[in-house]
Amino acid sequence: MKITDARVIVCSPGRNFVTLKITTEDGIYGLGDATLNGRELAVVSYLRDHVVPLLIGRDARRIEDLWQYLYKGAYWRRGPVTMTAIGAVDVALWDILGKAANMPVYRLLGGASREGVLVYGHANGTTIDETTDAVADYIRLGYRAVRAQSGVPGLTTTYGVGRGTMYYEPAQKGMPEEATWSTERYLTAVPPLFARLRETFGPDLHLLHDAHHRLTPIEAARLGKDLEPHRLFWLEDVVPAELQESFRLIRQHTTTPLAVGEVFGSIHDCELLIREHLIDYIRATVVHAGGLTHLRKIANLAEIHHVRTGCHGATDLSPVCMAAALHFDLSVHNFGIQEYMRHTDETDRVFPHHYRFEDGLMHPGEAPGLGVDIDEILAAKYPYERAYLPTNRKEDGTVHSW
Ligand code: EZ4
Ligand code: CO
Repeated sequence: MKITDARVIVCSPGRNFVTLKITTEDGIYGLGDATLNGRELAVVSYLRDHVVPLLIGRDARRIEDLWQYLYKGAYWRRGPVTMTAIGAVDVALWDILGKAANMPVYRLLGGASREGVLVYGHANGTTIDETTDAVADYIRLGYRAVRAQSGVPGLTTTYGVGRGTMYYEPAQKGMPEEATWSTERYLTAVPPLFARLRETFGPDLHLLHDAHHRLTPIEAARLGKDLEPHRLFWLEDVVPAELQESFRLIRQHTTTPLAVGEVFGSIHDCELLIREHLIDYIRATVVHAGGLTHLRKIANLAEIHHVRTGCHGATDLSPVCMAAALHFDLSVHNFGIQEYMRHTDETDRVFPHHYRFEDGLMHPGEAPGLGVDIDEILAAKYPYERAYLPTNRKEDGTVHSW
């Protein structure tokens, strides 16, 4: 089953997406998401200029071999651009294999390990009252797990507090926004939010929170301790995680479950975190961590160390990635939870899909392959628009992690 064509499709139905479409000699095609928020065109070039010429004429069924060829064959290893490009090829090949076998991808991955995939939505508001109302809206929609982010008094913008309560979209058209940050104000604001949410919604609702890489290890330890009475499902990305060893300190101080890894690209970014049981959930995802082939290896390592999966699933991960993530989540034994930020209707129309949400759970559907398509004629009506994620400075002007 030779690859005869591979094309990169860039579109912006509400936000930018990069999609790889690989076609084989018998006319079967597969899709892979290659979106890297704010750096989209670097992946486009990596694929078009360097990867596509290598794919033509190769057997689309040799998924593992092609993964190793692209990873080891580049000589230069890892990095978000490379791993996103390899991930797109890998997912498109799984899609093709599923269509050729007339099976949904989750069956190729070993079949369903559960009936549905637990997902969490994003509730946010500028005040505790508003955020509490937003959580109630998610419960009404059937969600069993909700991430809550609230405005921090004294700061004009806060990560996770969006324009509109049902969508959160941090990337903005034009030049990057500059946000202002104060760790002191943030650490004061968060515990009362979760005290209120527990008091209002009782013990059963799963509550999550994202610190978005902004604390030092000892600050993270304190936040984890302060949140212990409110029994979070997880506390996410407390510190920038390049220094894996820093989690030893945090772990010694708190029993709040820790999640990390949405910016990770490979098993080497989390190997120590997993091996030393320093985290509870690994957030690496299909698109940025080398596709299904590599993400399964991360999950398999995590399984033997009691770490569960919690894949990133923000709006910048296209419906192609969302479908791939749901096939992975349904099949992998040590699944924990899946993030699910609803895409806009514009995005959903460009990427018709079979996955569905019902009663707090999602299912990838039974269509062969991933069960997601791209309407190229519609996609062409939404050309790329330059957009960036925000940047961040402390109140005295020092650059900080966003
Ligand atoms: O900031 O996907 O948990 N979710 C997140 C997201 C990320 C964006 C970055 O592109 O942290 O909102
Ligand atoms: Co996050």
